[in-house]
Parts: sequence; C-alpha cells; structure tokens
Amino acid sequence: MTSRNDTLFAAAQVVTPGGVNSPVRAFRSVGGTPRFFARGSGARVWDADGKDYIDYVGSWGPLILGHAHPAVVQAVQAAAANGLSFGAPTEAEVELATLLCQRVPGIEQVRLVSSGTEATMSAIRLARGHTGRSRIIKFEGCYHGHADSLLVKAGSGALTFGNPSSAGVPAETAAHTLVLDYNDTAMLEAAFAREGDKIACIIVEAVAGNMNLVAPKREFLDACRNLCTRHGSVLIFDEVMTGFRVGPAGAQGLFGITADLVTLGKVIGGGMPLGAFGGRRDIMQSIAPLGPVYQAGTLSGNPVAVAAGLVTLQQIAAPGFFEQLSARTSRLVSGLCAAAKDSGVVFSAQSIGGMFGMYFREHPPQSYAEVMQCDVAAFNQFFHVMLDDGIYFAPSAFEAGFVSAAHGETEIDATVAAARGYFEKISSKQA
Ligand code: HOZ
Repeated sequence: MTSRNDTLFAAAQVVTPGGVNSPVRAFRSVGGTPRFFARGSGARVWDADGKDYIDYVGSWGPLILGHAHPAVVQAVQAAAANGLSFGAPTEAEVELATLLCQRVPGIEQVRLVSSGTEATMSAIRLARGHTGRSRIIKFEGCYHGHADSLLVKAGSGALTFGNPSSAGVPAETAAHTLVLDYNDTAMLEAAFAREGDKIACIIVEAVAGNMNLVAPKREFLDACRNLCTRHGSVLIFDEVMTGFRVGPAGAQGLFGITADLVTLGKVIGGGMPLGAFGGRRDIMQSIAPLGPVYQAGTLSGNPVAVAAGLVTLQQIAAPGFFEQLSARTSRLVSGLCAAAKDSGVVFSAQSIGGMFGMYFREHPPQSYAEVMQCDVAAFNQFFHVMLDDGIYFAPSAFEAGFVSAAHGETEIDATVAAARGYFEKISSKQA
C-alpha cells in the first residue's frame, strides 16, 4: 500500500526540485522516501502516516528544548499577536543582542540576520572589508552555508551528494578561497608563511559537524588563533551549529579560545529563522550604517523569531542544563558503542555537549580523509532499520546528530536497545 509519505513525495517532486526545500532532507544517499512530518512534541515527531519517531535531527540542531516546547510556543504566539514584522527596531532585538554579548565570548557587538548562511556570508564580507584583503581560508568538509565563496570542498549536503564544490560558482570567486585540511596544523602554517599578508580570514567550525562530527585538535585551533593574530587576519568561528549546543558559551567557551568574529544560528532562533554574527567592536563598526561594508535584511531581527530565541536562551540558562544534556548525549553514545562492541560490529561514536557523531569505522575520524573511510553502506542499512524501529537519525553518514533536553533516559535507552537488536542480528548473520 502506498503510504501518505510516498504520495506527498510524488506530489512534491512535481513542483519542487527533488521534492525538498533543502537537499539534506531528500534521503537520496540513504535511499527511500523522506518522511513528511505532521507534528512534533518533545523528543518525538509524527510523520504523515501517523508513525512516531524519536528524533535525533531536531531540525538540524535548533531544537535544543525539543519540539513545540510550551514556553517557546507561547512566546511565539504572543509575539505574533503583536505583529509579524515591522522592518524597524524592536525592544526584544536589543534584549537578544545584549544576551548574546553577555554570553558569547568576544562578542562586543552583534547583528541579527535570518539564517546561518546569511551570518557566515556577511562575516566573510566584513572580514574582507575590514582587512582590505580577498583571500579566505576554509577547511575541506566544513560547511558554512551556501554562499558562493564557501561552497568549495564543502560538507553537509554538498558532500553527501558528491558535489562538494558547487556548479554555478565562478572560478574567479572560488579562486579566492584557499581550502586546507581540517586539523592539519602544518598545512595551515605553510599557507600563512606563503601568503599570510593576503589572507582576510580563516573561517572554521571549531567542532566540525557537517562531515559527521570531527573533534578539533587543540594545537590546530591554537594555530588558527595565533596565525590570525600574527598576520592581521580575522579569525571567524562558525558556531551556527556549536553555539549554545556544545556548551553554554559554545566552542569558544569549551576550548577557551576567543575568535574575532563568531557566526550563530540554529539554537539562537529556537526553531525560527534567525542567525547572527558578532565580535570585536572595531571590526563590527565597519558595517553599514557606520562603515563601508554593506549588509541588510527586510526580516532581520524578526520579532517572532527573536521571541523564540530569547525564551530558548532563557531556558537553557537554567542551572545544570548543559550538564544534563551532555550526560544524556554521552549515555546514548556509550550505549551504542557498547552494543556494537558486544556484537563485534565495527562502529564508534562520540559526543560533545548535545551533539554526537556515529561512525562505521573503528575510531572516530580526526580528518576529512578519515571521515571518507567510514562504511557508508553499513550506515545506510543501520539508518533504515532504525527508521523502521521509530528512530530518526539524520539521513546521511556525513551529518552530526542532536539530542535535546526532552530526550529522557527512556528515549535514549529505547534507541540503544533498538541498535543493540540490529547489531546482534547482523553479527549472527555474519557468524
Ligand atoms: N546545516 C544543516 C546541517 N548540515 C543542514 C541544513 C540544511 O542544509 O537543510
């Protein structure tokens, strides 16, 4: 019998390229029909056929409180009742900007935008405008949204679908982007030795989360910081994914390194479209209307999105919030690893705060090259068995997963039990 998901997917493909509004949703690398979701509550989502799943995608990171958290829904409803958009300043924007300045290391001034892509694209322009240089450094497998200069050897859907360097990006634009290996300090030092005076900025995911999860080496992040300082380049930490996710002060707080500019998105909008970039005051003052770097947006600082973001940031400031989120995420990861080990399945996993990576490989990868050694076919099989069992992981071997505060031990243990059942089954088949 054709499911409602199949019917909707067929209809969607007629009117939308690939049937989806963002490629990572399309299930193309894992195969099968994407689930069309009708509703979500807490840690669970329900698809168009009424089947429910424990959700580890969380809208790709924003839903740190889980789906339809009552306080967020109430704040959104109240804000909407007062008007959806003004295209003029509001008091709540000042409150959110103040909170970001207080909680994110190095942010002295911040500008609100509508997405993570806008934040990174604007931060790059600002770094170039501020330094008067064109060259930027990014790392292979890191994804910073879909602006032209950043779609070079990118991660996320670009990597999943085998087009890490997008068509449609002029060679002249890509030529200004120098792509280096993540976690390769020697390569980074050599690049600065060669052309440090031409480099406007480094943009880096301080914990890479768009080629699955790759933890940074301490010396690599230190080198990013020190080389930028020495050569007058701007260090941009892309914390769209890690901000308020790996800890209360993001990756900067976790590693004790302060970037010059930080980009934010996902959690700061609590599920609504909101991004931000901020950092050193002297750099931020180059932005219009104060300076010559132009940046704008009709819906920037949208009051409904800001209301969702504000209440989310208030909720996650509760004492013990991150300790509990981290403990739950590491319970998931250690449960999965133990289940695989007991069955002799080649598998590893790790977590940082509320995000995690799973790898069909003996050890967590430390580089893009090691990520590419993961067994994608094994992941795809695992993904589908879990999906049938009501567990929704990201439909790609190259994405990080997310746990929310709504994931209790019940959900985590049910997930581990389902994985254990699968691992035991495949190991008995192999025996
Ligand atoms: N940045 C998200 C995780 N890789 C994906 C969002 C999207 O591309 O739809």
